[in-house]
Amino acid sequence: MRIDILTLFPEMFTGFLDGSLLGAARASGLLDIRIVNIRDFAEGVHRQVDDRPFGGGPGMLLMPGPVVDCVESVQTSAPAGHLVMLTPGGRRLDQSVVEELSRQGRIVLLCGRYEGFDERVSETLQPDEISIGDYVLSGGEVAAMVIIDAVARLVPGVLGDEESARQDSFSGGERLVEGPQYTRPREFRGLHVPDVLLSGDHARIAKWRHQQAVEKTQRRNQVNHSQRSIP
Ligand code: 6GU
Repeated sequence: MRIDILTLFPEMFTGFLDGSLLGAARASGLLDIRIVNIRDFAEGVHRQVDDRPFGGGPGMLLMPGPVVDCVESVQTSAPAGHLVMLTPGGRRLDQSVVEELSRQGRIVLLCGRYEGFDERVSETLQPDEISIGDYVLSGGEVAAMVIIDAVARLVPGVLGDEESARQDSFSGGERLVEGPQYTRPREFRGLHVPDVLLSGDHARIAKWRHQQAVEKTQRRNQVNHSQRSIP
């Protein structure tokens, strides 16, 4: 899979992309990840990429010229990628969106900074606008890293056998969160590993794990729905 990252802050990606999982996937050719600096498409001695909003208001907007030129330059190399704009107003990322993106042969991730993009960027490019949640980040770079991490682990071969063999579980069409898991020691500060996990009865273990996952998912959803804050 090929991923192009369009950003004003290429250095934010260095440690991330060279890390163990992605570094190995890139070295083996499973992932072809390239970074393009939007500023390389700016004009004038100042290489200006942002300006104040017409009508007033705080902050700076990314100008349409350098952004659209940058995307069009990247998209000339065939096959053109599925264009994703990282923006807090986009559709919310979840695992089904991640799966959708992982089925694309190539994605182009356009990262915004400042207060956002001039509206004509979206009008011109019609990107798939994605947000990673209802909170404000300083830019799309961290959101792009979230997408890359989540998508890369679905690319066949990126994860080892042990990890990729794991099946997601569902209940009534809903994805279940992982139930509790235990490793050695069998007792820690008076807390014991549940007997069922030591029983060797695989059918009973599977049933117990599913039950625990259902309960944990229900508890989590109750917390999310009531929007309980940190006590
Ligand atoms: Cl994609 N960008 C920014 N700036 N903030 C966000 C976001 C994206 N997703 C959630 N918050």
